[in-house]
Amino acid sequence: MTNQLLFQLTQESIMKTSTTKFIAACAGAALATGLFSSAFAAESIKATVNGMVCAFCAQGIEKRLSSMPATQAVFVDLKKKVVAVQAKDGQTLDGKAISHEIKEAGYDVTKLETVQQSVAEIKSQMKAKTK
Ligand SMILES: [Cu+2]
Repeated sequence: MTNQLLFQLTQESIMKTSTTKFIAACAGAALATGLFSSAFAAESIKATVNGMVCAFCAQGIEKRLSSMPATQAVFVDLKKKVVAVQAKDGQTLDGKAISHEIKEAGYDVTKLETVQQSVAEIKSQMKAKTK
């Protein structure tokens, strides 16, 4: 084995070692982030939607949004024109895609916000406001 080859091999093994360490660190960080987010409140997207007039409108939107991969739960309030979508644990909702789905169904999205609440929490909060 020449010195040159030995040098190359050493360099390669150093690179491999540092890459492995880097990947391990990334995975650790991702895992920590996942644990962190699931330990806290759920994340939902709350949209204000114009044009929903009956239960069939609500049902159609609910069906579309429920079929999206990151959706955990959907809540539609016709009177308050609110559509809420809750993300599955550790997943992120695509606000643009949600708004696109609602528009595709024939309705108008006037406001879209991300809230740190579950759909159940949004639901009970809205019921409380009605009283
Ligand atoms: Cu309708």
